[in-house]
Amino acid sequence: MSLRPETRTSRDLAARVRADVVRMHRRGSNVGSAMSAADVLAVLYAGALRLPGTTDPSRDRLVLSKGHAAAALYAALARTGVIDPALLDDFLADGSPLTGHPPHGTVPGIDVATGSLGQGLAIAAGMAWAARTDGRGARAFVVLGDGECQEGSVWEAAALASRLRLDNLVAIVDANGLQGYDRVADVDGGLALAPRFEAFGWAARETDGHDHDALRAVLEQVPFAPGRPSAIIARTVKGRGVRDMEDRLGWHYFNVSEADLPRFIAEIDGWVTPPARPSDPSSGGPRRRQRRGPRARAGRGPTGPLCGGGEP
Ligand SMILES: Cc1ncc(C[n+]2csc(CCOP(=O)(O)OP(=O)(O)O)c2C)c(N)n1
Ligand SMILES: [Mg+2]
Repeated sequence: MSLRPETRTSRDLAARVRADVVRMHRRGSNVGSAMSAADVLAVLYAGALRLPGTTDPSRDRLVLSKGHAAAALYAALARTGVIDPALLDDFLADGSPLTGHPPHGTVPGIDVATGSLGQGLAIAAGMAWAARTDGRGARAFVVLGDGECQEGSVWEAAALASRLRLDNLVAIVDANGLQGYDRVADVDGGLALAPRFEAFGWAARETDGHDHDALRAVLEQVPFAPGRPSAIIARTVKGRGVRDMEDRLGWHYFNVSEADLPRFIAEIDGWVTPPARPSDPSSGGPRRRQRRGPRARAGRGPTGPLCGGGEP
């Protein structure tokens, strides 16, 4: 794997990924989910993962359990030289290998098909177990959604991973506080994720999921405790990178209109360090706004039609 010249740093890579993601979502939904995970994936693919995109048996594995953010994964693979960037233009087109959820066997660098939420942690646990058995030193990373963590299968897998003492397993939760139809806290009652993982025998840390230095620092510390799987709760903002999308429930579903595209791309291209929004109560970093009203708001929609592809 080599970073392409335009992506010398993880920040460059994240900006490329976001621009690709926005372009790709002229078709299909889930743009906010992909933008949310862009920094986590950029830090992983810009150096934290060992030998990603290769077929080396000792490579670290990456499972995108929140498979609906596939566009961000495809963009990361394209901008790190694993797949042809031209493929991104055909995202979701008939016959394209870049389907709405990561496929198995047709796209280099993707080890497992995902998209049915709640399955990725168990798969990654199996990979970690296999890696330990074959003694090659590979680690398994899995990126989950915070809404996804309501799936009981996540906690079955968490218990098993702890029982097997899989300290080569790392779960990263993209904790953006939104799921498909509401705020996560309004659905799960606001149970904190880090203590939940700890209760299942994991070692857990929280970090800002858009701060590359913080992400790198925490990733360098895995495993956090010998004999325990590691959980990283990455606090993120859904739609991060385009203010109209940030923390807006509707952008789980909207696609990007041709009319909005240039403005969105310009905003992403202008980014060096994500600025705090004036309305943020703290200027210390990205944080979602407080919930307003009885339900999470859908937010300002696109100027074009609602999503025409993908799925909820
Ligand atoms: C088993 C299953 N149920 C429902 C869905 C439909 N679905 C796709 S994304 C989504 C919301 C996921 O929210 P979260 O895990 O918080 O991810 P985010 O989009 O916020 O990153 C749902 C319910 C699915 N893909 N799989
Ligand atoms: Mg979420």
